[in-house]
Amino acid sequence: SSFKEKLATFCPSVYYISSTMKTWKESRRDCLERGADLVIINSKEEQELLRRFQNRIWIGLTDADIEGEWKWVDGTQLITSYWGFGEPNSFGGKDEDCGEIQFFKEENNWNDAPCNLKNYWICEEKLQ
Ligand code: 2F8
Ligand code: CA
Repeated sequence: SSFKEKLATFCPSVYYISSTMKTWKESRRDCLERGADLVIINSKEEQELLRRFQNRIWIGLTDADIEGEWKWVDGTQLITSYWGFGEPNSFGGKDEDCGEIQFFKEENNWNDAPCNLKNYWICEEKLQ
């Protein structure tokens, strides 16, 4: 494997799990105030770590800018994705522009949900 891949593997982060529920935007604001941002999932390890929580959780994923073009909060495109079966689906023709982890325990458990829904959230602070 390349040097770049190894760097990514060993780049440590600290994660904060909320104890209250907020909309996606409010959740993101909380993270930014901590010098962090909503969690960006870019490895299998990270997805596995986040699977153990038993609530619906906002992640740093949105297609609010361009419908159908999912981007992380740092502006990067999805490399690997873990969408649940049939997701993202803008359920019922509604605006579902924010990414959450749903259907806990399932390997592929991301869902697009309405951004004004109040969920728990996870912030990620990169240490390097
Ligand atoms: O079945 C998946 C579907 O479940 C809910 O809609 C019934 C979700 N919507 C909300 O939680 C508001 C959908 O996003 C999801 O696709
Ligand atoms: Ca959905």
